[in-house]
Parts: sequence; C-alpha cells; structure tokens
Amino acid sequence: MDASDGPELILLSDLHLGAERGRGLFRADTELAAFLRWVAEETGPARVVIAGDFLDFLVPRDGEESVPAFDPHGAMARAGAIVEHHPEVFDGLARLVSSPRHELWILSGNHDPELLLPDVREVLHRRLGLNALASSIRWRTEGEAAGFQVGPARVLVAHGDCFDDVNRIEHGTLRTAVNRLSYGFSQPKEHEYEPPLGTRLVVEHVLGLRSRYPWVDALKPEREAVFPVLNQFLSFAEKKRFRKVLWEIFRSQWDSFWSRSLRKSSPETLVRANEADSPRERLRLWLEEEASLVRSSSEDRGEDLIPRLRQVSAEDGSFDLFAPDACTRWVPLFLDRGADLVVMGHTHAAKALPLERGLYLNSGSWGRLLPLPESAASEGEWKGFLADLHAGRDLGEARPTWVRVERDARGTRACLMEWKDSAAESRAFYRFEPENRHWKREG
Ligand SMILES: [Mn+2]
Repeated sequence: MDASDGPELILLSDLHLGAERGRGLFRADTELAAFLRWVAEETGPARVVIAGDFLDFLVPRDGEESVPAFDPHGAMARAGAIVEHHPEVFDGLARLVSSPRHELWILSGNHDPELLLPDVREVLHRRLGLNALASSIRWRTEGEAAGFQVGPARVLVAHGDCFDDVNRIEHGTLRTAVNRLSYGFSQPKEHEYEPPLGTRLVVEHVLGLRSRYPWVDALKPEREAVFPVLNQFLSFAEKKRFRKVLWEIFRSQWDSFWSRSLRKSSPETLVRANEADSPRERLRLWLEEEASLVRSSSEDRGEDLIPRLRQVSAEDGSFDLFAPDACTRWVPLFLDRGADLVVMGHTHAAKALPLERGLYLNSGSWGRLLPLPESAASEGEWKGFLADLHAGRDLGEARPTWVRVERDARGTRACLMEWKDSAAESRAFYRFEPENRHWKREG
C-alpha cells in the first residue's frame, strides 16, 4: 500500500464490555483478543474505530441487583471494574494504541455516555499505557459522527442511537450535566441529566429478569419477540409495572416524533405526501409499528403466542444482512449530505444495504444473539424453544461482525466481515465507483 492511499478503516461496535465475566451479553473475550491481535499484526496503517457501546455501564457487578440509570460518582469505579474483568481485551487495545501503524477511535453510545466524563477516560488512558498529555485515542463522546475519507469515498460513522427515540442520549443536557458536576452540583436535581427511557427500562425491568431469563438481552427482534414472550412469562404485578414503562415509551415517542418531524418540518413537506419517505408516510409507518407494540403488551392472553411468534419470525429481518432495518429510512439523510458510506451499530443486527445513493453497513455486535426458530419449524420445536426460555436456559451466541473499508489497486472497497474460527471472513463486499458514487457488490 502506498502512503498516498491513506489508512484503512476497521469499524466495530456494541462490544458491551461489562463488569462481569462469563455471563451477560458479552462473553467473547478470547475471540475479541484474538481479533485485536490479528488487527495489530495483519493490518495497517489502519484506523480502528469502536463506534459506541464499547463499555456497558448498565451491567451489574457480582452481588449487585441493578445499577443506577446514570451514576456519575460511581462511573469511574465501574469503568475500573470493567477493565479488570477483561484483561486480554484491554491488552489487545493497549497494543493497538502503542502501534505506530494504528489509531484507536472511540465513540460513545447509549450504554456508555459516561465516557464523556474525563475521569472515566482517564481510567482507560492509564490502563492503555497513555498519559493524558500524549493521548492517542481519538474520543468522540458528544454524540457527533466521525467522518473519514478512504480514497474517493466519504465514510460517516455514528453509533446509531440518534434514530432511536427510546434510547437516544440527549447530548446537550448530558454535556450541561458534566459541566455542572465538575463544579460540584452533583445531585440529579442540580445536574438535571435524565437518561433515555430505554435505559430506565433496562435498569428497572430487564436487569431484574437477567438471572431468571439470561436470554433476555440476546433474543431478537427485541420488541416484537421479547415483549410478547415476557408478557406471557411475567406475573400479573410484574406485567403491570412493565406495561407502565411501555406506555411511557409509547407516549414519549409520539411527542418526540411530533416535535422533531412534524412541528419542525416546513408546511409544504407535510402536504406533498406522495413520496415514500414523506413525513406523512413516516408517520403512518411509525403509528403502525407502535400499534403493534401496544397490542403485544395489552391484549395477549398467551394462547396465541406461537402463531404470533411464527409471524414475527417470518417477517423479521434481524438476521438477514440484506433485509432493511429501522435505520434504513433515515440513512439517506446523511447520504444526501455528502457521505458515500454510512456505518452504524446500535441495533446489534449486522447489515449490508446498498441504497439509492450510497451504502449503509451496520457493524452488528460482539454480544450474544438469539434468533427465534424458523417460522415453519414444527409445533414441537416452537414449544421446546419457549419451554427453554421459560426454564431460563442460557441461550444465545456471539456472531462477531465488523466493517472494513480499504484501498486496493482497483480503488476503494467496503466489506461486512465476520470473525469466525479465529479468522476474518467476508460476508458482503462492495466496490466504490467514484464516477457515479455508487457501490457495486462483488462478493
Ligand atoms: Mn446502543
């Protein structure tokens, strides 16, 4: 590779390293350490970008039942505990940080907005062998996207929670809170930061279910499968509490959709409702989605769970790299503004979707994933699956994916990759055609 070609990009996200080991969402210590060794030895010059949810501050330590939704005072200790539980991963990252051929970029996500706290970043700097004066980690902790140029292709990288009303971090109020905290205004009513409702759902409901149902954060699709299953398994009192939060989410989504997409749109964009992506069409899709969510939390009596899940399984594209996801209809906003490739994570569902103008790749997750059985699977298989879930079997496995964008003799290419059996495997590979700013699938 010539120097003029510039560094390649290696993008991964949603590692969810928590202050625990051998349980929970992330258990791929050995695989991730091997991957980082491969990156250090086999690639370069390269920029390695961890695009959000690198750490998970919403994971309890041994003996803790739950965690606070936002705990600026405990965040440093929790970061320290996370680092302690995953030594080989941090050794691998330390090696990249000290490598003259590699750059490490870290974006925060909705499970680690605490990375905005300088003390938390300091914990990582120390563990990775840096002192603050010579930092060579590029932090992006205010929700901003990171832009890169690889040959003629412009690449935009973001965590992806910006499109998710339930989980989006409000970076303005978080920044204000960090500012106030630094002056000693440390009470919630003084710093005024409120985590998103999705974070509350996790700490108030999901964490309490993890020991009974360890699959709860691995089963996909999240809303369409997990909510109806829990709705059947939970006690009446638990259901009531759970539904209360779901309703709050429903209402807040309506509010935020209204304020963001309608009130702020110019009147003529609301009238011209013929295009598929018009605000009115978006509103219709939105309402449809939300209606099914509310139905699943209020009407289900249990007897129709399997037929409903069969339908979810038939329609769900979570595990299909080429099936559109909820981001697909928003990504063009970035492509229209100059990006040729948009890479995001957050959904834990790896994607490779060429759009009308540009390409959208989702880097997936290194956390565990659990698909529903095939829609057409036998009644026995479905019953067995639900019995396993009910019995609290620890189901799910990691399918570690990442994105590689590099230059070769023929130009720029972008690949969705999987780390499988200690090797890098391409799952979908696209070549950039700069003349028409188009990506052509080549493998
Ligand atoms: Mn996320």
